[in-house]
Amino acid sequence: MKKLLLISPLATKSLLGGDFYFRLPTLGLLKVAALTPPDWELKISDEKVEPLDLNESADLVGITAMTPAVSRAYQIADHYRAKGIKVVMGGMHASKLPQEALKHCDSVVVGEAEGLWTNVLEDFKKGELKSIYKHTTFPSLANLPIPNWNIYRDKKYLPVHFVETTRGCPHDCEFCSVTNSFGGKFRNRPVDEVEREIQNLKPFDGRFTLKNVVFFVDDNIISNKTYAKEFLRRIIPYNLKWLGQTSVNIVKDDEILDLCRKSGCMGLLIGFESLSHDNLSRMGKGFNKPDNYFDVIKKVHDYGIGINGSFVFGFDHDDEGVFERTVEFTIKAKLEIGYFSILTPYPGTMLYDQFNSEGRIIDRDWSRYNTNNVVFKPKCMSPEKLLYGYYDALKSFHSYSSIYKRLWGTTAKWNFFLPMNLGFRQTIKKTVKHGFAPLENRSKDIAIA
Ligand code: B12
Ligand code: SF4
Repeated sequence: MKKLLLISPLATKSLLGGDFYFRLPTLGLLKVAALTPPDWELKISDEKVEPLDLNESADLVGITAMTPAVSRAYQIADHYRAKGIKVVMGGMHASKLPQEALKHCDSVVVGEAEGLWTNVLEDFKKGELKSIYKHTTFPSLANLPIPNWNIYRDKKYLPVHFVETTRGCPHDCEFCSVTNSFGGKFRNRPVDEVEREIQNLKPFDGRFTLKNVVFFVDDNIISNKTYAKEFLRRIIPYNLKWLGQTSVNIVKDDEILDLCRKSGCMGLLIGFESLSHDNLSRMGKGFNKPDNYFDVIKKVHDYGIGINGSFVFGFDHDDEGVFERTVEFTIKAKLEIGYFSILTPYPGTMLYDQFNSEGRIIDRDWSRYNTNNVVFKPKCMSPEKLLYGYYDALKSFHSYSSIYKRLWGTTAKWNFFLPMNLGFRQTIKKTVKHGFAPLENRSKDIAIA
């Protein structure tokens, strides 16, 4: 029996890279595992939660990586290839830059593994591995094998199952990798199949009080409203506590909000991105209207659902006041949690092409493309101002007084959001306590033997 070793490398320089609150399962590799025929022995190693055993034997190694983890992925790939073991890469970064990845691996699966992976394994066995495997159209999401969560049972992840119902997004925002990776049409999985997957999830054991938390990784759970309503109705009986991602447009449909509440929605990540109309229309997210943000938030709160508000700093219309304005807004609006990022031009996005052609990219070290660093020249402030303003925003958003003001009287599950806020606060304090030294000075790469 041949042995396949699947690896998820750590993004060593990310603010939350290996931190407790980012110990989230890697669904991509679980999906690749599910596509692997049973005549393969299989192991998944995720550096976020366990040290990588570089002496682990394997006939074939598969590595996934988002951009901030790809430098580490290349180190690991080089290590295994030096031992004469073939390496296949997949995931976001290698799919965007397969020729770059091929300098470190033998083969790249561009895009979704479904419909390609079994060919890769067969070709490997025949000794005929091709350098690139690629779809001509996006694969159907019907009849996907159900991920086997037992593989992750002993890993020290946070107790949350990831489930996917949809791929793709028509909005094609300039900074985002989703449309250019999964296409501009929503592809929904058959509702019956998603329901069966949810039926199969076993509640977690252990000290965590919430044992049946699911994160729907879809970029927008209301992408197709008819589908979303049917799907939400179907999951009501399973008594889940779930989190998901959506757009401000969710408030246009009371029935969906009601179904979210009834089916156990604890919180929604909403991409507000910016308080500036100019930024929003420029990035392709003109449907976000900052004047309505308070109403949007109030309405979601009225349904007892918490909000993780996502904001990005560094757009061309952002001046040095953006940090304070944004934090003030989040406190006033009583957002249960916030996710702040520095604008990052990921390869394959329109933003990357634009900054590249304008000569504004100042850093090409992928490990710093983690949204906690500045890798481009901002228009209305210096890179240093952007970095330190971002840290200031993180610090003041996670101050005790902000946490208190945001969570006091929340209609959402405070016993979920309070520990989350405190956890982030701890990580951020650790990161900024040495006077905002650049992150990479404090993170140590794990040496490859
Ligand atoms: C859930 C999620 C997270 C979670 C969990 C990530 C994890 N552990 O997997 C958390 C919150 C931790 C996270 C963090 C980040 N994320 Co994120 N995340 C997502 C999200 C919403 C879903 C990922 C997912 O599970 N998809 C479903 C699975 C099935 O798809 P997949 O992983 O791509 O895998 C498929 C294929 O790519 C392929 N494949 C993947 N790996 C491999 C390996 C092999 C060998 C093969 C053959 C095939 C293969 O097969 C799979 C099945 O088809 C995506 C958006 C999206 N729609 O994908 C963003 C996304 C992946 N994240 C992104 C980013 C930027 C980040 C962050 C850097 C910053 C941020 N602002 O969040 C951090 C960095 C984390 C870190 N490592 O430091 C970007 C990536 C861009 C890029 N070029 O890398 C995305 C695309 C979002 C976006 N809007 O652009 N993220
Ligand atoms: S940011 Fe959200 S709405 Fe825009 S393309 Fe990405 S997933 Fe779609």
